[in-house]
Amino acid sequence: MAVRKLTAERPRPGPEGPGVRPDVFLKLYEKMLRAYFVEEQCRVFVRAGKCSFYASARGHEKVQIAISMLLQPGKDWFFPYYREKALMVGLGMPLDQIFLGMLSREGDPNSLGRNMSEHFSSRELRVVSPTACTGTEFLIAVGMAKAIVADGRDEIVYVSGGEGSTSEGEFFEALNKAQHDRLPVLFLIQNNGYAISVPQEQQTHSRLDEVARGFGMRSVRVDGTRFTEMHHTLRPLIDDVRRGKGPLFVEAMVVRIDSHSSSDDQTKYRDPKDMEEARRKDPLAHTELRIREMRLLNDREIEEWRARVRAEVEEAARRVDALPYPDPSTATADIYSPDRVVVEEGDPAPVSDKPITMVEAINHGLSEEMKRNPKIVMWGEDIQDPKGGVFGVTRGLTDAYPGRVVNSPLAEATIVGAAQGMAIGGYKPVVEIQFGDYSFPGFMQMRNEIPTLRWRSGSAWTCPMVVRVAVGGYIRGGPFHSQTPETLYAHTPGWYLAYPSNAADAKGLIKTACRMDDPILFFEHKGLYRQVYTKTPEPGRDYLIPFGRARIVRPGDDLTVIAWGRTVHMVQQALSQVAGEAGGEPSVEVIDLRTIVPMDMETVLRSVSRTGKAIVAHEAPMFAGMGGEVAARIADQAFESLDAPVRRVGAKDSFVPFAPNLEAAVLPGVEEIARAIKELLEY
Ligand SMILES: Cc1ncc(C[n+]2csc(CCOP(=O)(O)OP(=O)(O)O)c2C)c(N)n1
Ligand SMILES: [Mg+2]
Repeated sequence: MAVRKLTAERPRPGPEGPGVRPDVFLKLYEKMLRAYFVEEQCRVFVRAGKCSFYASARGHEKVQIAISMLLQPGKDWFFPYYREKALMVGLGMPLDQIFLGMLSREGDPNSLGRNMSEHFSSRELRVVSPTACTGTEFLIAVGMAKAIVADGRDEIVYVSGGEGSTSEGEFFEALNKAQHDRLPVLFLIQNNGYAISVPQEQQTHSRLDEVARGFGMRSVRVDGTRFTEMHHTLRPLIDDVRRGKGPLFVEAMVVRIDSHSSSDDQTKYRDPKDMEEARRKDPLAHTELRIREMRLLNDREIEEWRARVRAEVEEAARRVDALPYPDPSTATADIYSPDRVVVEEGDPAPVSDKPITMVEAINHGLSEEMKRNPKIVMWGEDIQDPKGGVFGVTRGLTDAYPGRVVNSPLAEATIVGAAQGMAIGGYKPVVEIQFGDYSFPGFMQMRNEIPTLRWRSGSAWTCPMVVRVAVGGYIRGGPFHSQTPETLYAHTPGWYLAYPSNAADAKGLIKTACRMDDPILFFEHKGLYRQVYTKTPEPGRDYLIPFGRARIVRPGDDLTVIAWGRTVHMVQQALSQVAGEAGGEPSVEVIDLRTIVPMDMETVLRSVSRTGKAIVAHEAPMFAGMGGEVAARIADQAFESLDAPVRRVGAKDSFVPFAPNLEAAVLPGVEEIARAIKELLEY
């Protein structure tokens, strides 16, 4: 391959090397050379159309390799971003693995070809698979650090990003949480002055090291192109992180020598003088100069080192380039765990005759599971005793399980992002989102990070966790305390979604959720929490309900009504109304799905193929709602059995208004369901 010339003039005055052992300096040089030839090889692959995303780390390599030498590979944890090839080289990732990731070839251990190139992952090196989202990694690292502290280990969590990514809100949330809990996190911001084409002064007028200091964090700014300075400054600070003194923030000033990525051309927006200045600070050129000046290697030896490392890189590249792409049949594997955990529904043998509410059912289920599994931890807004949550679901658990049920900051991305990190670290977070309407600050984590982890790492990394979400209207909660966002979440593979309608189901499902190997969303309807009609005798501690198993609420022959959550009860009220008017019970089968994902279509289709008619009733707005999914599947798979169109009843395509009569005008009512039932029975 043709490699570009290094600019070898002395970039800046000042010593590089004193106080650093020659063997350390040579090790740094060798790793930098390896990273350099990997970058050059990647450019060749880009030009040949073999690699469609390439983000050069040229200019960042010294700080990345320095960090790999200051931390303990294999022991410490790494949450990198997409510009960290040199870090991977520094940590000792095999060259074949780097090229397998860059070329997405068969056997790619980073992601089996599913994640983008530049997104490296390795269980052995404790490099956790990143996504392409800027700034999402910070909170996950915080969660991992929580696991380390809970286990009492002396490991450090490294997390990095560019200066642009620090404009994301999650960055600030992560600083706050890490400092609040005094977690062993090393935040490294690699400040190359640009976020694609946007110079830093267009992002912020604040200095990042000062922002971190404002959170009370120990914080330094270093020249990321000079090893000696980093080595001397960071070593003692990193030791302190390991000794439990809390997080450390490092802003490393680096240069971006190449364009942002292979899709970018920096000559279109960067001043030539600015690019020349970056090249003059080239960390590799600078290191070679010092190696010569310090007489660690002479010119001939430098040539030999270069030739040796280059040959090694080119050989690995050739080996990998000879491999095929992954088998297309593997594209959708690893979205869920193959282990169903709970397959058969347990015996609900009640512990007493006294009926309990859904709140009590969930509370007791959680308590039993916490007793059984010491790795279950909980946090959320207000969930700690004495309040025990705004709906009292977790009341008593803080006292029963000291240290395991705590209040979180008022920050939903922190709640779910840190849960993911702690789940990766071997814990089982069961966290609460106070209102489904406020789950959206966490949506980036819940859409792009949590559900993709198992898939994008080929099951190397997983994050079994439960997010309990209070949802639903009819409580006079207005537009921002009444939403039922199951459609938004069900549209994201990787999650299971439960939505119980009564106490026994709630207990059986929450207990199963606590034992499953995947991320679970557990929707709890606020309007059902304490309703008399959701009360049931309490099932015992062995009662587990498998996900994907609907419940036949009542059998019937002439019509099937499919519902979940609160509408299950509304359908029953509607049937009583119809019976009253008709002077006799209609033969209608009511199915409570209980879990939206997986959806038990088998039970639905079996019923519809008998009744020939179906209504889907749900609380969320009709347009693009779950009713459309159920109806489409019935139309597709039971068309021959149908004697009538499949009807849907749902909310108007509106927000939920506050005034009681307006709320009733938007949310579906018993009347509306009764009307649909009558119409279809008569059809
Ligand atoms: C949430 C999100 N928004 C936008 C993007 C598109 N994007 C990718 S990299 C980038 C700039 C990041 O700059 P910086 O954080 O400084 O890192 P650098 O690339 O300079 O190392 C942008 C806007 C993204 N990946 N994620
Ligand atoms: Mg940048």
